[in-house]
Amino acid sequence: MNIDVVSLFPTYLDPLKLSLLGKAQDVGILEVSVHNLRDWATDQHKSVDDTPYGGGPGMVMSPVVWGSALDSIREKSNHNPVLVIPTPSGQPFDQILAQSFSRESHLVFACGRYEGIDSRVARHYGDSDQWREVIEVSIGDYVLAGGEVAALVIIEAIARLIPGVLGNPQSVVDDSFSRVDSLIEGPVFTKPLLWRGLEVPEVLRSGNHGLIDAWRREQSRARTQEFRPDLLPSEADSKP
Ligand code: JD8
Repeated sequence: MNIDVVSLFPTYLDPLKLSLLGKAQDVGILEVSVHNLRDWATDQHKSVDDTPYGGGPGMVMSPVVWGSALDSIREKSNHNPVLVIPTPSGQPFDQILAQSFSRESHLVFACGRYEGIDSRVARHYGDSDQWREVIEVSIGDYVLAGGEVAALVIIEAIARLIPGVLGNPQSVVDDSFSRVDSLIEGPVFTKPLLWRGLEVPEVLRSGNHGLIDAWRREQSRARTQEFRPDLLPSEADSKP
């Protein structure tokens, strides 16, 4: 898979060189290129933003500069890439979207800053046939200062789904949110048996795998009930 990331702060994306993602690039499963948006600024001051029409605080990123950057990346691609634009007003990013992105051959991330990217950029490329898809996504209901951290989150979630990137494929199918019942995971334990007065639950040492599975299901259900009741099947679903 090919990934291009465009940002004003390319070093923000340095973590992509580490661990899982670094190894995937070493073995050629993944190729990540990070670009500095400022390379496409053309005026004396290399500016990439301007004041917002209609007034208001802050600055808006220029569609002219973004247009040059995205056109040049698009022209160099042999594929029909998907353009991903992180924004707090985007479609919620979830495991289903991660799975669908993980099957693409080329993704381009446009990371905004300030008050965001002039809205015509998403509109223009969405209306064009240059991209397989243009999608504005949000990683959650909190406010970040820019799209870089969102791109990191999305790329990590995608990369571990690419065959060969993760050591153990079973841990992919076992994940919370990809399991059919989609409950959150229960607690996990390792040695030692007793740590600072806390013991590993007896059932996990029983060797009775029927009992262990039932206990884990109940732990998942209880934690989901407490923290994510929205994920539990509704009352209506369980009635005849
Ligand atoms: C991209 C600029 C900051 C956006 C004023 C301060 C995603 N879940 C998420 N939260 N925040 C973002 C996000 C924030 C961004 C940009 C993504 C570009 N900002 C702005 C508009 C209002 N602030 C995000 N994905």
